[in-house]
Amino acid sequence: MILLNAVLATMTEGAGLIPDGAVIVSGERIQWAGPRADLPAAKGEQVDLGGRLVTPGLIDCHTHLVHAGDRAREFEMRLEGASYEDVARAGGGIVSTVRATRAASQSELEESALARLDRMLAEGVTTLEVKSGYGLTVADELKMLRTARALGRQRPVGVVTSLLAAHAVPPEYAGRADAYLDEVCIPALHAAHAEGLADAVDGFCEGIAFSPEQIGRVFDAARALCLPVKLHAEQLSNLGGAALAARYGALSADHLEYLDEEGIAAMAAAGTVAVILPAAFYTLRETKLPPIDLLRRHGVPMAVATDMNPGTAPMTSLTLAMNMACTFFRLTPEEALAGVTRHAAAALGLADRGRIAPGLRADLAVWDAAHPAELSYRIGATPLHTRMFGGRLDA
Ligand code: DI6
Ligand code: FE
Repeated sequence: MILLNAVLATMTEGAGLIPDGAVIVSGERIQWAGPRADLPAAKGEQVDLGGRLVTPGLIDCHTHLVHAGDRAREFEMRLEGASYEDVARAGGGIVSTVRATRAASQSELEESALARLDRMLAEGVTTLEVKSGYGLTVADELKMLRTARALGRQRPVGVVTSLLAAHAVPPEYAGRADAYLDEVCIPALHAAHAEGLADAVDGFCEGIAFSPEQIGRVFDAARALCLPVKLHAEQLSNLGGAALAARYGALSADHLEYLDEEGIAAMAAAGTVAVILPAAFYTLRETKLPPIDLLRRHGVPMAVATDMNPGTAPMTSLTLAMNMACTFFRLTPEEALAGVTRHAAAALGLADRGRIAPGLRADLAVWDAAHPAELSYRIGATPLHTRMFGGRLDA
């Protein structure tokens, strides 16, 4: 297939803008991309894109898409003045979603996740990451990961999974976090690995969750199985989680509002991507900004994701996350787009997508837009025209 008459934002370096571009797609891959004037002779169906903008398919590199129930009541409590930690300590928060998720069957989880996934696909997402972390028993964590894998069979989208059994201490282990790690989290990690259900291992390093020492134990178990790690770090306080993650060569450290320069330097040295999650910042009415300028100065790549979850980010819109990253955190629209393409791919350890370049997957988004800044600029309206996943245009 030959795509013609397109404004290409290849995202290979900067925006990599090609005003009158063409793409040759062969099978699942991009065979050639460049200015139409240089188009090599090629046979195939020609598709005129009418001057539309084409970007790499968007990548949402941090979601808790699979879960049951909602947390609207907690939203009300927080508006009445309770903090996120207050709600968690009162037995709400993550643990209330755990109750609902344990009670749900895999097919119920799948059905609710598919509805949310379809909204993401309608905004040009072609790959997303999905975490466990609301099961907190071996069986329920595996149920969540199997659900995530099933999503990738039900829809034209790439699904990358992360085991997040170190998300919260479930009530039956209250005050016994280490026993939880030994009896549930680490066995779940082994079981998920054995079934090929986990592409990476994640954790929540926070006062209301797990200490750096405890996360270190989980990461040691991951490392023994050669599973890459990532971490929810410095979201509500600074426990040195990002530096810990970097010591394990983490793919990413995520949230990072309370990150300091030491953590940033460690991330830069390890090549760990900073995943910023403005929807959680917004929902929690956080006022501490992640240190964007310092991340820039240290050359740490920044990804942007929804953090889609029922507590702190009941939002499926990746383009709204881009808008928030620009408006709250002062990313440039070009940085925001790199954050949901090239850098999001790096945050997932995927070298085969996130840019428009020969040899990469033909995962593309075609927009009713003329300039990449439009994707960050609009609020609540996503100008997607169509998507291509693995060389196939959506019907
Ligand atoms: N940080 C978050 O923002 C999500 N998980 C985490 O570790 C929130 C998850 C939830 O509140 O359900
Ligand atoms: Fe999260």
